[in-house]
Amino acid sequence: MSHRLPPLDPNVKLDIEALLDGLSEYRPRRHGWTWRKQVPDQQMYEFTYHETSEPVERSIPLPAAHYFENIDPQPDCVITTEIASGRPEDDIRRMRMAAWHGADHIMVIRTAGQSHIDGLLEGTPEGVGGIAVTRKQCRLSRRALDLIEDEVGRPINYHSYVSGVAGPEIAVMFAEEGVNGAHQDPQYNVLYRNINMYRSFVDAAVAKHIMAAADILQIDGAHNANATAVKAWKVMPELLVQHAINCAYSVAVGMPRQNIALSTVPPDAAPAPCMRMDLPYAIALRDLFGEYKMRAQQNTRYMESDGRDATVSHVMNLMISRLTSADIQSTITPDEGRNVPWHYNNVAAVDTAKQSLLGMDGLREMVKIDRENPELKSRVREIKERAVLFLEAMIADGGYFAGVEDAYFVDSGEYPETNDDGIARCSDGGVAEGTIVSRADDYMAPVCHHFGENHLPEGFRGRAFQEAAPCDLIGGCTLCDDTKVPFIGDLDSVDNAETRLTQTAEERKRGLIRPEVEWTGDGVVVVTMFLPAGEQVAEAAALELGRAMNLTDCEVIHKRVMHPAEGTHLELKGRLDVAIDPATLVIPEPPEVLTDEEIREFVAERNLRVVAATVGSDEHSVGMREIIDIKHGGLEKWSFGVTYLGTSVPIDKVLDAAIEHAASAVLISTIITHGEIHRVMMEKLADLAAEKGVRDKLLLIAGGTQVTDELAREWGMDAGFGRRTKGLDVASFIVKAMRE
Ligand code: Z98
Repeated sequence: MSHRLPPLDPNVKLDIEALLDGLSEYRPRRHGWTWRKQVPDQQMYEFTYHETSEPVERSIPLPAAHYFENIDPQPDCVITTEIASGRPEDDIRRMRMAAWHGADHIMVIRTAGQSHIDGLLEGTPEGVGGIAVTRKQCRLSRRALDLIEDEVGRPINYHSYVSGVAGPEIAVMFAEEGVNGAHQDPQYNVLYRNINMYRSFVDAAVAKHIMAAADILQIDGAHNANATAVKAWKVMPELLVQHAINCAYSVAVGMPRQNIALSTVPPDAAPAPCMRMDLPYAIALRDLFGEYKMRAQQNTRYMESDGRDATVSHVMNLMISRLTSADIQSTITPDEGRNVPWHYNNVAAVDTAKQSLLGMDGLREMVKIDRENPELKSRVREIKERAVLFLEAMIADGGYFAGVEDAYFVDSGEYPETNDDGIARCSDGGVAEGTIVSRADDYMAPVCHHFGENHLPEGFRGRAFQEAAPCDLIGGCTLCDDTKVPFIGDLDSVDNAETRLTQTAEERKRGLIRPEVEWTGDGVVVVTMFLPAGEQVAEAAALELGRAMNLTDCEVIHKRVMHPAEGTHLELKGRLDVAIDPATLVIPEPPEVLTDEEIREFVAERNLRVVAATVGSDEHSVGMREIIDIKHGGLEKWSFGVTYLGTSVPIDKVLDAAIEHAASAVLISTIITHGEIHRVMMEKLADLAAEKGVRDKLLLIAGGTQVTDELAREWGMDAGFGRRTKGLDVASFIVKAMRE
């Protein structure tokens, strides 16, 4: 039994050392995929949702949620985030943040080209652009996710990839370690990794069989054709063919249809008229593959480093999901264009998905797709016809393998047009060519979930046949008996999570704060700036400014011309070697403010009124107006009656007006003060109010740049408000003071 870790405390960071400790004993508590539980007509706040799922217990709601009692409805579909720090110990921190924002499908990107590695790695080495998938890394992630899913109150699916010639071994390891979802598509190996085509399909059969046994959800690889294509909109027919091949092959191997998900991407992006291109495609796809799950991916083919641009594409893609369907909604960050997905951009993309899906809740009930629209109708049919023609021609030409040799796939022409520039692979070439060995007549592997003819003795074909399990012959296999699962720690004594953690241990213990983007304490900051210069000059200037800010390793990661001569907007990344000790910080107590309802109710019941003016010879009224005007969230917002007397008003006039209007509070303000005029004015107001016998009836409040609460009270006021004061601070004070 693995020793159990205490539940997470939302106010305490993940204890990564504790998660690594005793990992050899940890066993996953659940296998297989989990969907969200949909709740039709869910009531939240004053709203009824048509497309949401069970709520979570802890989360960070969308920014505007505080106007709606902080509700955080969860859309009906699973939401994915792709995490790629390259270090397992940092990935799990990202997972926690993403889960709090609504992700329940965590894909950890593999280290660049892991499918070229032909065996299972052990330990926790650092990856490049992603992580080295190992048993220890998977186990650490799954163990952390157990705690994280308990913290948020919703199951989280952990996802990885089954590809390369180590695919079957990886599939077994995933089954053993409770990995819940995986990409598996032999066409990916063939086309993009040049692994021998026969070997890829044999491996895929073995891997898919294991995945089916472990109830692992499968995502295919068709989106890669879209991402690789010269013109993404030309490969639509082929995408359907790729989906069809992987679906049919998976079903033939024994994978249940409900565990097969199509990785579908709206292929285009504006300035193309992408809705008119992508919606017919999405419809054709769902017409043909309605019995499978849809994993709606975001377009990455045309994504650059611009966050705004990526977000708009994402939202348009999400609209297609809402108008058609999505069982899983993926999110990608603009960092895909920079190849470094950073945690806060992961979170931003999850928020974009949640916000858009909620905002478009029930859209398809009101906005019906016009299937009779001639353009749509003919385009949907055309895409399907082109796909069918593709398949028929490929079969006539000798089938899939012959088709790949003939460069059928990822051609820049829209089938049947072809430019003869597709990806061609030789059937007698590629990685691991010639490694398929036919099984001897007496071949037997006494393990469960074995693919193919296994020559098992009578009575050992498996429990499904009311017989003994094959592994009973050898006293159990790892898929039936958890205790048999092997665990090897790190093979590299330097490049591992524990060693890296010791490097930051001291700082973490002291709670020192460094900025970070990729890894704990990496010191990376991103500075956004506008420079009044053209693109090239601005970039060089930005790098120089970075150095002036004491940043090292400066790099411009995004730039966008505002005007060729007037200026350029840039994002500069750099490293800042400063650690802050929180013990040295002077942190002011945040002002205690009341809720809008509390203030409104109190003010309405008493019909409260205030009198306001700038005093002395001060003509600066902007600050005071910000405090009283409804437009900027001033006192009028809560229905205070406000008598504004203007600027440079003598103190006695202010008091006379307060008496005349039966005001509850007097607000005076001084911005520019010479010879301590602000102090003089406050004292005068307090003295005169006492003289006129109204001091007890009036709250006297002073504001201005030189004013502090402490000074104002010293000089006879009930409160003072300095810089950065908001109407809410003043309103809360008046209500609280009057209650007392
Ligand atoms: C996504 N952004 O799906 P390497 N198999 C398939 C894949 O698509 C991938 C791999 C394996 C994408 C994620 N996809 C990238 C079908 C990768 C990974 O060769 O080890 O990188 O295989 O959201």
